[in-house]
Amino acid sequence: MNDDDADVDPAQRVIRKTYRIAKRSIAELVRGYFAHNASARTACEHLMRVSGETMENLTDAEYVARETPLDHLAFRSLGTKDMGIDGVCERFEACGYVLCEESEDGPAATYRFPEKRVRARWMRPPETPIGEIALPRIFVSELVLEECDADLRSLVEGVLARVSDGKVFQSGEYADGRIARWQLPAASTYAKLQKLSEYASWTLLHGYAVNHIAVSLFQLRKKYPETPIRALEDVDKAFAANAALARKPWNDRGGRIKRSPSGLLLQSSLMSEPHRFNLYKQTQAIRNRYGRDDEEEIFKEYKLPGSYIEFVQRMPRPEHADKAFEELNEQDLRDGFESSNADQIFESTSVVLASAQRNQNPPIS
Ligand code: OOG
Ligand code: NI
Repeated sequence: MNDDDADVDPAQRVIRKTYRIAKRSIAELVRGYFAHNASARTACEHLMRVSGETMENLTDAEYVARETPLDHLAFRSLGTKDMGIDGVCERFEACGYVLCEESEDGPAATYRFPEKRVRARWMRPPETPIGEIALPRIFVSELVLEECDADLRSLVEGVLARVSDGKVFQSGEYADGRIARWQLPAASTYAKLQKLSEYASWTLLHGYAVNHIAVSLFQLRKKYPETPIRALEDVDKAFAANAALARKPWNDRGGRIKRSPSGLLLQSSLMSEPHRFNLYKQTQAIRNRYGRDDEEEIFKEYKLPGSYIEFVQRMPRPEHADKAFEELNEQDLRDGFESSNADQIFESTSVVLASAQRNQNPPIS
């Protein structure tokens, strides 16, 4: 028990303990994500700086990973054996997260993306202790293998056949930014996969690495009441004024700001950062040191879509519309996700969209 627990009632003490464990675990994931997504860290620092955070805190990577106000973290997976949504959720159940179930008047529990052959679920974070900011939700999607065409399915299953032992998540694996239980696909397999499913090709490269973090504008304002960042348009303006961020391409699919039909959930995202991968290209005949012919494997480095960053603005539900900002809590806001927004946000890792936006050819063809 910490000193700061001494004056709280037992129920709050349990809430605080669960919160602290979950917060530490999320911060570890965000730290790993930042290590491979430098511009996402720059974006978070910039939003916190213009909101009034001190430079001293912002130069501390641990602080930024722990204190950036987040709406959600997202993961992708492959719907087979224990590798899909259930496998990912197990890891978060262990720290107090709860899978959202279907209810009459609540937000949807499952989201479907039939064209992508993908479905998604989400988890609610453990309760927020008094005086703290809410923890992020977890958004988890999976490729629905039984809905995939035979050619895509056999490519995915071919890569998954080379699974190494171990659990979906293993500690320390974020070190190399890639958390897959299988060997990386060969360049030719990746090229075929990428044409059939951008979702499958991303997931087979990155495994269970954080796909994106989403900054919560509501929690940002709770933490820094004086922040000028109140709407998604303010994020655009803040980035446009920063040399490092002004050049970052936004996901413009269907317009920069994605709005749910009710207008209460607004989302925007930057296109993913390129991530370097060495993929097996071909073998080459070489003369070995015994003077005999041998085969050498040639790997080539490719810059392929990595992770990205999203920004979320949730409005109060109609019954809380008249409340002043100071009285509002996360529970008063539009909850969950929105399929039509999500469908376009997924495209933040799309090679096709990135090349269309840049007017260039895809990196592997
Ligand atoms: C998830 C895209 C959807 C949201 O907030 O609706 C999403 C992904 O790219 O894996 O993040
Ligand atoms: Ni998201």
